Amino acid sequence: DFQHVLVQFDAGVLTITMNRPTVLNAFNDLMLQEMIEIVEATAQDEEIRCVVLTGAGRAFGAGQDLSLFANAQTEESASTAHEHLRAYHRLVMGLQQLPQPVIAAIHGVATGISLNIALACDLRIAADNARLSEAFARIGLVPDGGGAYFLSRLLGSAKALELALLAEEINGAEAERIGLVNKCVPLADFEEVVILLARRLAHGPTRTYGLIKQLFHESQDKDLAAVLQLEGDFQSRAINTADHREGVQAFMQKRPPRYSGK
Ligand code: T3D
Repeated sequence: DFQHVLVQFDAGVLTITMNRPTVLNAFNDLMLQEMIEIVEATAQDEEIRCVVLTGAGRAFGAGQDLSLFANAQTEESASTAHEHLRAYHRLVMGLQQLPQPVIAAIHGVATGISLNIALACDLRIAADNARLSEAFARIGLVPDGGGAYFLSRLLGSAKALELALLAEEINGAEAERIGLVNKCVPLADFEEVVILLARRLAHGPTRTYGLIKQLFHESQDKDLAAVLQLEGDFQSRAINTADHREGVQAFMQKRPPRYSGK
């Protein structure tokens, strides 16, 4: 049982809910540790075939809990910041490298490190009340948790730098327009859209999804020849999955596939 995170498992979908609603799910140390523990356990759990990350109450997350920064002495705060960062790095890497598809479900505020954690997920669905911001510069910090990496790749360097420097809030529709989220939907439909997408992914070829994720991540900094080489290695692994065989059989038999995730 966790103090600041709710975990719910249903039909292959693990929903992880950051749960400090009175401070808009701002991260304190315990919530960060609990998130790391859950994500690292999820990586080992083959029953879980899709992950949804969201926030309790009216927000996704308001970043680092600033009361912790406010209480720290200057010297202490530099070393505390390093410790925090190491923990955040573990969470970001853990999320990005999960073998299952991960959806960030973003309603209300998603700012600072909370937004960058959403960027480490594979898909982002925003409600139309979403308020996204790289708020770091507002309090004199650089974007961390992989902000520079994810934003530049998702948006291109010009837009990424604009978000980081101006640190302004953008709404869900604008976030969809610039590619920061995959889709923005009315708040009334938000939960249903997220769960339908999660269930669809949970019924998919999970092992192949993991390979697709890894192939795309590893292709980021390679040239075409290297990517072609890499995709060959990945395709031979995909060809050997039970779900590939099932997919082809289902096609031949003119029926929907029944994927086992293996
Ligand atoms: O360690 C590391 O290296 C990681 C570093 C990470 C840095 C960051 O994450 S930078 C971003 C830090 N976060 C912020 O700067 C956001 C601060 N919050 C706000 O500016 C506003 O709360 C919002 C614009 C997000 C929302 O405004 P609003 O009016 O909708 O809500 P509110 O009334 O301000 O917030 C509700 C409560 O949550 C309020 O508490 P109260 O007054 O009801 O007792 C507020 O203080 C609290 N809260 C919101 N955000 C935080 C927070 N408490 C602590 N830390 C927060 N980040």
